[in-house]
Amino acid sequence: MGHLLDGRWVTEAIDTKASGGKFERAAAQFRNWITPDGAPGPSGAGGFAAASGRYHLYVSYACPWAHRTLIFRSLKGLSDHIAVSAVHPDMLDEGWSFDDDFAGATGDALFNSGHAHDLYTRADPAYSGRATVPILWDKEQATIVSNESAEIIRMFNSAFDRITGNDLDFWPEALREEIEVVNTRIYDTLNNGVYRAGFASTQDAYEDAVYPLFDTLDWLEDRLSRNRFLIGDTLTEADWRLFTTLIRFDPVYHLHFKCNRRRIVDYPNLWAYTRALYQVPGIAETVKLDHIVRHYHYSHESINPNRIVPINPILDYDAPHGRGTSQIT
Ligand SMILES: N[C@@H](CCC(=O)N[C@@H](CS)C(=O)NCC(=O)O)C(=O)O
Repeated sequence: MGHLLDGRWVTEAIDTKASGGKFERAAAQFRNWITPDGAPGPSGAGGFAAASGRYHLYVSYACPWAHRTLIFRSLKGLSDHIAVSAVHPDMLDEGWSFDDDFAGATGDALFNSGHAHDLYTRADPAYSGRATVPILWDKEQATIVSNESAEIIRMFNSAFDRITGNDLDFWPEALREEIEVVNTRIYDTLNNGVYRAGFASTQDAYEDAVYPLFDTLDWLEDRLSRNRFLIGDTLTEADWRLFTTLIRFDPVYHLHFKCNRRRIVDYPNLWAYTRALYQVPGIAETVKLDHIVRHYHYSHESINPNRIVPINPILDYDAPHGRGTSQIT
């Protein structure tokens, strides 16, 4: 893994020494918003009006943050309006590559770039920082609109509604405060908590991540024994943000990131809820377990130096879930 420094690629492993063994995730730097009419959003510049075919989404099928954006693209009927390029699951010395010798890896459909970092320097020749996915690219201004998944899913939730006629709302005004509270706990202890456990380089940093992580899973199991979704009966972005971590948990985080106190299949409600979300129309196609399992085990040399990719646990995501029929078919 590496990063860009003034537009040049520098190879280096994640350094957790300065932070006492703790893994700290850097904030995304491109924070513009697509809006229905191109008015500025909550951050960044204006000029990014919703339009069919104008924007391109770069993802990794392995990445839980990019996965959120694929889910919203699918649920919000954006597949015909926003095309996708997917990187190769192996993230090696030059970061994400556009090699296409793995089923589902597409290459870069716009520029035929070699690596994701080429897109960052195309947008900003002096960029310094990580070259992460997802990347939402604007073909008109030839730049990155956003590389922050939490914001891309909110754009997808509403900015294109007039174009698609799809007005499903996963961030309803009346529930926003509650969604924020749930999102914050899930992000800190679970979405990012698994990385904090896995990339910790001291016993203390590992334990500081892993105990709160399982406290949160217990809290969720209880919540989901009483509620169909995280926020009562309404399927919201909070559920989808949780889902991308749950689906990776047993095949990857349990073993590779040492989050091994329990598996998701050991929690009856969480496991049924994971299957219920998986079975929502349009979701299964966004889940590529071969990319997920390959990526983590093959890419993180510091954790798995021999790059042995484990065989998968046997899990049936299509088994009946008993949590009611999908509300959004
Ligand atoms: N804040 C970003 C985080 C994205 C992120 O960290 N993506 C990872 C893949 S799971 C990545 O591209 N890492 C490459 C790197 O850090 O060099 C988001 O949610 O969009």
